[in-house]
Amino acid sequence: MVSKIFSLLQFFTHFTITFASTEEATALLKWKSTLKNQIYFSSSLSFTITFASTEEATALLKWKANFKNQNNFVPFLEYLNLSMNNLSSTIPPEIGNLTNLVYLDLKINQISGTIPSQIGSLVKLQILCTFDNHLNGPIPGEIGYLRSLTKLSLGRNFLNGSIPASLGNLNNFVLGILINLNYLELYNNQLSGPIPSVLGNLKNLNELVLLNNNLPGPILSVLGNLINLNYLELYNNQLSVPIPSVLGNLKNLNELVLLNNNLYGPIPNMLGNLINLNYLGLNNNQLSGPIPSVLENLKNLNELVLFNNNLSGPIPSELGNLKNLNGLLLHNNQLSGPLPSELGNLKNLNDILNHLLLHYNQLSGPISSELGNLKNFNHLELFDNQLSGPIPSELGNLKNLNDLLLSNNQLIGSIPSSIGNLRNLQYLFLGDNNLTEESPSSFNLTSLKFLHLLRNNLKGKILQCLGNISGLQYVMMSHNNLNGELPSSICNLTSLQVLDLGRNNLIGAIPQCFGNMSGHLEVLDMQHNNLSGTLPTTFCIGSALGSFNLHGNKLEGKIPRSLENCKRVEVLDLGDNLLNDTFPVWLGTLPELRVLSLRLNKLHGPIRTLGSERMYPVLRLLDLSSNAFTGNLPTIFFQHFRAMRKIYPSKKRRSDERYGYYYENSIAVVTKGLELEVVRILCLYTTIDLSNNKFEGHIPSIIGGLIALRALNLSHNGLGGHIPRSLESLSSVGSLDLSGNHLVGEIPAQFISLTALEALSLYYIHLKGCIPQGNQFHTFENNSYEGNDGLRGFPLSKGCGNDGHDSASEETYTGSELDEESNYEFLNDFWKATLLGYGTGLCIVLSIIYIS
Ligand SMILES: *[C@@H]1O[C@H](CO)[C@@H](O)[C@H](O)[C@H]1NC(C)=O
Ligand SMILES: *[C@@H]1O[C@H](CO)[C@@H](O)[C@H](O)[C@H]1NC(C)=O
Ligand SMILES: *[C@@H]1O[C@H](CO)[C@@H](O)[C@H](O)[C@H]1NC(C)=O
Ligand SMILES: *[C@@H]1O[C@H](CO)[C@@H](O)[C@H](O)[C@H]1NC(C)=O
Ligand SMILES: *[C@@H]1O[C@H](CO)[C@@H](O)[C@H](O)[C@H]1NC(C)=O
Ligand SMILES: *[C@@H]1O[C@H](CO)[C@@H](O)[C@H](O)[C@H]1NC(C)=O
Ligand SMILES: *[C@@H]1O[C@H](CO)[C@@H](O)[C@H](O)[C@H]1NC(C)=O
Ligand SMILES: *[C@@H]1O[C@H](CO)[C@@H](O)[C@H](O)[C@H]1NC(C)=O
Ligand SMILES: *[C@@H]1O[C@H](CO)[C@@H](O)[C@H](O)[C@H]1NC(C)=O
Ligand SMILES: *[C@@H]1O[C@H](CO)[C@@H](O)[C@H](O)[C@H]1NC(C)=O
Ligand SMILES: *[C@@H]1O[C@H](CO)[C@@H](O)[C@H](O)[C@H]1NC(C)=O
Ligand SMILES: CC(=O)N[C@H]1CO[C@H](CO)[C@@H](O)[C@@H]1O
Repeated sequence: MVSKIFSLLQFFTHFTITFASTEEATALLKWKSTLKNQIYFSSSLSFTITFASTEEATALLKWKANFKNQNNFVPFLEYLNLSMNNLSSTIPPEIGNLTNLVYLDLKINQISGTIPSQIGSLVKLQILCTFDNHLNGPIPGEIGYLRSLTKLSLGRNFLNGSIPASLGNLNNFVLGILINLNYLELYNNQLSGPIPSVLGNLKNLNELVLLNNNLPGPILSVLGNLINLNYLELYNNQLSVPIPSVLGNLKNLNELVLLNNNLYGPIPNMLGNLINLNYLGLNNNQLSGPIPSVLENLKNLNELVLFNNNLSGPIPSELGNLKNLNGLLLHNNQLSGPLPSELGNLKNLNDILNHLLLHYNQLSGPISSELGNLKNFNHLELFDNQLSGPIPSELGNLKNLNDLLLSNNQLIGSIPSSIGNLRNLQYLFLGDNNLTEESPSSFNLTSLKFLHLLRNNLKGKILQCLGNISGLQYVMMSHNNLNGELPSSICNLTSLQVLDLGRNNLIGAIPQCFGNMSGHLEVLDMQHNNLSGTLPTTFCIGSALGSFNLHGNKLEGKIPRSLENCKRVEVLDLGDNLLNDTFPVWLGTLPELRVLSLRLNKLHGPIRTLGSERMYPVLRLLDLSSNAFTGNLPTIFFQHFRAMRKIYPSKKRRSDERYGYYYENSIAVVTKGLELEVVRILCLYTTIDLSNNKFEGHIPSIIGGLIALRALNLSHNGLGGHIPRSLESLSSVGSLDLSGNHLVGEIPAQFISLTALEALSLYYIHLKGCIPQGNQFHTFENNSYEGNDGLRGFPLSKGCGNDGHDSASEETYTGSELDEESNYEFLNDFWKATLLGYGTGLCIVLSIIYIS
């Protein structure tokens, strides 16, 4: 074996080398033969041999070895560095034969398998590094024999099991010198089990990095003994204990990072002793109580990161003394009280504070104008608090501001015109306040991408200022008092994806060029304004439009055929306008159309459709009510509605975790003459409303196949004949309204199986016979049946022989089970509202994700 290596090396290197022992040679050779790629044997010493192996002809093997005894050419392998070689072998147990190794560096390879216990034989080892490989299994307890170890780095593997207590032995006297582990790094593994208390023996430890494991608590207070620690990183574990005060002993600590655990209880005042701390990261725990004002002692602190906890009380004004602070991240707590103006002091020395994140708290009082001093601010995020007063115009001094997020507070007054000069601003969120005044007359916000001004009382001509902001992607300004006409300069915004101007007082015609924007625009919502004229006819081929809502305007004329180009449209709501047209047959060809409302217009003539299989493939909500449609309800029309024949499981909505702002399609409900807007609701609501038209003929029994229907309203037409028995299959139907027709015959007895039914309206038709008894039929009152003189039975006074409560069936009534995460109360109202004629429902939710 020795001679084989010898000749190999000789052939390629012209060096003559013998190994001290066959074991050493075998160990090396055996391992080498498993290595698939080029490897480097390196050392701190200067001797390099390069050779290629015969088996893997192209692979290159570099070997730097340290020869203690160069005269004899005896390799006394002390330094083995195979790092960054893409090795995919395992570590052979023969590694234990290299008993002179001082360091073994295998980092950044693809080495798999377990760490062999034989590694415990390498008693001279000072550095063991297997960082970033695919090792699995436990950390061998034999590592505790490596008394010379100063650095143990096993991070980024798949090691599991618990941390061996034997690691606590890694402090020892060697030749009268205290050799002690000073670097212990086990992060990004799958270690579980408690942190052994003996780690408290490792008094010379500088870095303890155990993050990203599954370590449970407790963080033993013994860690307070590790007074030489510079870095203590235990984040991303499952530590569920209070933070021990003794951590305040670790005066040399530069970084204390305990984020993403289940730590609870207060932040100990003792942490104020950690005067060398640069970074304190305690976010994503369940810490409670106040932020200790003694943290002002941490004069070297760059980042104070306490977000996502349950901290309460005020923000200590003393934090204004942290002159080296770069970021203060306290968001998503229960902090209250004012925003300390002292934070404005943070400019005085280094002027480096560049992010202040205090959103999702309960801060109140004004935004101090002193914040305008912090010239390097990039991120100022104060949304979701109770801040009041005006937006200080001094914020216009923050020339480097990237995002200014002040939405959902109680701010009043105008948007200061100085804000219009923030040329680096990309995100301006001022929505959900009470900003009332005129908006600035010019917006020089040349970098702006996202403008969120929803739900204020803004007046004025802000829209006229947007035409030059070529990067604008989202304009969300619904629920304001914007007036004037839609400027055609908006059409120059070729990056625009969402234009939400609903519920304002916009007047005039929609510029034709708006149709051309459909190439990039995904949401165009101008519902509930006072727009007049005709719809644009220029919707282009390749339209990106997903949601198009012009509900509640005064638009007239025809429904433009160019809408046929909007192949991605999911929601089309043209309800409550003055459109005068026949039924747009071609809308059925839109492959993504889920919601179609044309209610309350002047549409007329019969409903027609095409024989094609591909009509209305995903339609879930159809509202044609309050028009002047005539003729029969064609069976073939209902045959198309495939999506209504299947009950879909509920889906979780996407929502933006960081900001919680998204464009949501909204649903308008008219109940008792009061129009409510309800958002965040009913993604999968399936309804048909054909009420208040002039339909005649029979109710097609095919409707009974649309089993996903939640509401069916055919009221106030001229429909005759019997109620089809097939309707008993509508097991999800909560609201059924057939009133105001000319129906005859009886209520099908099978209707008692409609257990989801909460609202039934059959008044003023011409039914007779007995009202079915049992289940939810007990809950309907007289007025469900009013005007049907021939009906008998509970709740009517005319008896039907065996009426009254049937207690047996009442017991079996379990009520309706709804699969959606939704507002049940609303559902109730909704069903009631459908009896009175409701608005339209929309069911897609488009999240707008902020990516910083
Ligand atoms: C091993 O070699 C790599 C690359 O040459 C080097 O970065 C690393 O510091 C070496 N390891 C040790 C323990 O010296
Ligand atoms: C690492 O080795 C794998 C096969 O083991 C190979 O697919 C990959 O390309 C190699 N990567 C590099 C950077 O050489
Ligand atoms: C460690 O992982 C291995 C697979 O890699 C598994 O067989 C073993 O059960 C795991 N042990 C523990 C303690 O999780
Ligand atoms: C948060 O703290 C408040 C008191 O400040 C307490 O009532 C509440 O239960 C805490 N919540 C959690 C999740 O710990
Ligand atoms: C908005 O401000 C006006 C006065 O400017 C006030 O009358 C109104 O109550 C405020 N609305 C809210 C919701 O705070
Ligand atoms: C916008 O910039 C122009 C010059 O580029 C300037 O004249 C105007 O005053 C600025 N508008 C505001 C509101 O500052
Ligand atoms: C847009 O920019 C041009 C020139 O840059 C300027 O003349 C015009 O007033 C600007 N329009 C608005 C609305 O700011
Ligand atoms: C759109 O931009 C062009 C130049 O890019 C300009 O000439 C035109 O006036 C702008 N249109 C509107 C309506 O502002
Ligand atoms: C809009 O598109 C139509 C064709 O679809 C084109 O004729 C017209 O010039 C476009 N208008 C604008 C303002 O781009
Ligand atoms: C709508 O606009 C018309 C003029 O186009 C105006 O007479 C009417 O008062 C406006 N209605 C509302 C509610 O603003
Ligand atoms: C619809 O338009 C036609 C002309 O195209 C007109 O005769 C009719 O009166 C209009 N209907 C309504 C209800 O306005
Ligand atoms: C001399 C010596 O320690 N040899 C060992 C080399 O490694 C193998 C595998 O662990 C052992 O079996 C030998 O005893």
